[in-house]
Amino acid sequence: MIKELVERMLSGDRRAAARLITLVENDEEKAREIVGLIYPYTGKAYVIGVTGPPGAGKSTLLDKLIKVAREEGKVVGVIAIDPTSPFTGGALLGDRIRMQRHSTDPGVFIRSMATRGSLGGLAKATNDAIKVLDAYGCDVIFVETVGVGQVEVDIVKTADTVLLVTVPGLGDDVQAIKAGLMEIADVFVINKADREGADATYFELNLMLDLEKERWEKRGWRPPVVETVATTMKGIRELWRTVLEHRDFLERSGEIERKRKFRAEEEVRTIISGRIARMIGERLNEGELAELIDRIVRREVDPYSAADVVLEKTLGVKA
Ligand SMILES: Nc1nc2c(ncn2[C@@H]2O[C@H](COP(=O)(O)OP(=O)(O)O)[C@@H](O)[C@H]2O)c(=O)[nH]1
Ligand SMILES: [Mg+2]
Repeated sequence: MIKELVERMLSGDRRAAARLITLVENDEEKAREIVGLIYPYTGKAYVIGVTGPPGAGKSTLLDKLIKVAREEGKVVGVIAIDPTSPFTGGALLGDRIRMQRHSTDPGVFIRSMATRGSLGGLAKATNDAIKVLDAYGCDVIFVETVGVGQVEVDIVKTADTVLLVTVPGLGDDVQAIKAGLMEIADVFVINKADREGADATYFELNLMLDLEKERWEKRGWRPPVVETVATTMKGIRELWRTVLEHRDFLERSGEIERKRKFRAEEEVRTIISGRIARMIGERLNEGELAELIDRIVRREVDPYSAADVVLEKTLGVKA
């Protein structure tokens, strides 16, 4: 049944592709089988991560970038990740609406994924969904995440090019950017440049980048800062050009190889730790664990020694 679905997807059947994404998202065993079958057909798509605070205009921006990529004849995939927190509730619906006009275009495949509380599984599901879209024939795949949680950052940083979307009047955002998003951004986007303070933000971001000069010089790429108004198309073509320039840089410098190795390594490590955790879970005797935890609380055993006991009992490994 899966083999048939994969064949249909490879011959361009959209519904088969959608079905396969649902399967890799929800069923570990089937994901394994699917990835095994499609892997030889992957590796052609260019992956662009789009991250930034909720409401910055990421989906609106994507709607316009899809348009430009379509004009160039590219087949486009979009994976919009919705963290189901009260903070950003409803973002998923918003993403759909924002990109709706492309929903009848056979060259555009838009998919939303909810976190459903399992953030660890999300990175794996996203990676597998990217593979399905890649094998399906997408030339470009956009992955939209809200750049607030570590997992979302982890997801987006495996992309070939990472766009960090921010808005004028940074304030707290500057702190967030400094706190970890800075390193992963290949291009900074100041969206809503129609609002007051865009120039000040442009100046502020460039100043911040200048202070990090050593890092860029080593890398050979200083992230450009691009101003856009996603609602009117202003700056969108320039942004797309900048993305293509970054891709050229990655290819010329051989950096693309390094990125893809990094992605493969992260992926295999995630699979290994997930599998080990599951094995331990399956073999663990709940009663014994409860007893061990009581002993930790009574100070009869320390947490490290307790972990040693569990590892030895479940996996037979000695510390
Ligand atoms: N003024 C202005 N509003 C924008 C711009 N881009 C997006 N918006 C609006 O900002 C809101 C949030 O946009 P959305 O794309 O859903 O943001 P996301 O949460 O980052 O995906 C929507 O009401 C958009 O119409 C822009 O460049 N200028
Ligand atoms: Mg959005």
